Amino acid sequence: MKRVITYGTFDMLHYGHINLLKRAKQMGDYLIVVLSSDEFNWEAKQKKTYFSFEKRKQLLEAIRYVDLVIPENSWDQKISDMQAWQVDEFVMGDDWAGKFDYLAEQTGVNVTYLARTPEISTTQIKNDLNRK
Ligand code: C2G
Repeated sequence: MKRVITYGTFDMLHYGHINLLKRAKQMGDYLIVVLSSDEFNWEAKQKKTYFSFEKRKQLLEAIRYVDLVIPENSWDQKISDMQAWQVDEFVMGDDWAGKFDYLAEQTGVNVTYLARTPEISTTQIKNDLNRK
């Protein structure tokens, strides 16, 4: 079974996230989403999410492409995640291009950056709503 993994905040879930998850799942048989905890989002990414971790997890678990959702608590957990979950494919949007190549060198996983879906982001949604 080919295991795929991806990481993210996935706040205010939108079609850009779905496009990413769909393509990630197409690269294997089992998709693990490592979901940023509320604390990690604030401490590491200065992101205050609209939905809590539990709500974001519930939304992701309802998506047909997603097989498992686990928490992301640190930038440094990726290597151990690759090993613990016997990952074959690491997939991220290309806004992260190059940032995780070390995973291929250190764990042998295949690293792929997929094109982001244009014109949609959580920030864009918030800005558009504020303008209305
Ligand atoms: N994404 C996308 N197209 C968009 C918006 C997002 O393909 N229009 C992708 C991102 O490239 C990322 C995933 O959807 O691969 C989740 O996006 P975010 O929730 O913004 O994730 P981020 O905050 O970048 O967290 O350790 C890695 C981090 O946790 C990634």
